[in-house]
Amino acid sequence: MIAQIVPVLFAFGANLGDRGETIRAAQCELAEGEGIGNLRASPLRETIALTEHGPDPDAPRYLNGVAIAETALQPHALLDLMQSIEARHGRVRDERWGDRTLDIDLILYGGRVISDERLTVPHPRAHERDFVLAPWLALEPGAVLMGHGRVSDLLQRVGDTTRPFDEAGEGDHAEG
Ligand code: PH2
Ligand code: MG
Ligand code: MG
Repeated sequence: MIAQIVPVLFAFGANLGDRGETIRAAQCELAEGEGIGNLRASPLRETIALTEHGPDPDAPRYLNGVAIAETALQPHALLDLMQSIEARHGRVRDERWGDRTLDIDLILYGGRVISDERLTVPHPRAHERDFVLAPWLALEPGAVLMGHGRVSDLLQRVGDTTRPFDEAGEGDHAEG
């Protein structure tokens, strides 16, 4: 059987360690993965940590970004690859709201709706997260999130608290 090529959207987040280096390395590893092609990554943005109690300005800030790609992998094989890359970058704890060296989430897998114990796609909270919407809008100004409408409208609705991040300036510090 010839594998289907499916467009996918990944989101990346890190708030511990060398955040920008880690996310860019993970994106390269994904791009080089078997069954993944044409990966294009957004600029990274610096964002306030969202916790179970809401935004926490005192928690280590995140860098967030997204990437689009095409894949011949089935969703769970893709998830296995994402999790192996997370593990390689020292992702250990899996507290839902905990600090992390690297988080890779699958936001969209083509037009598929997937809901099982390992995967929920489209990502159930992407439409209300500025740290997903803002970098996505920068990468694809006309993007539409299935079930929710235009990314530009969604970002306007939730409000954009994210800030640009200067990677070339090695600006990996919090003041600004
Ligand atoms: N990810 C979380 C929890 N909180 N906050 C920000 N700013 N960015 C994230 O990527 C993030 C978060 C759980 O995955
Ligand atoms: Mg996440
Ligand atoms: Mg995750």
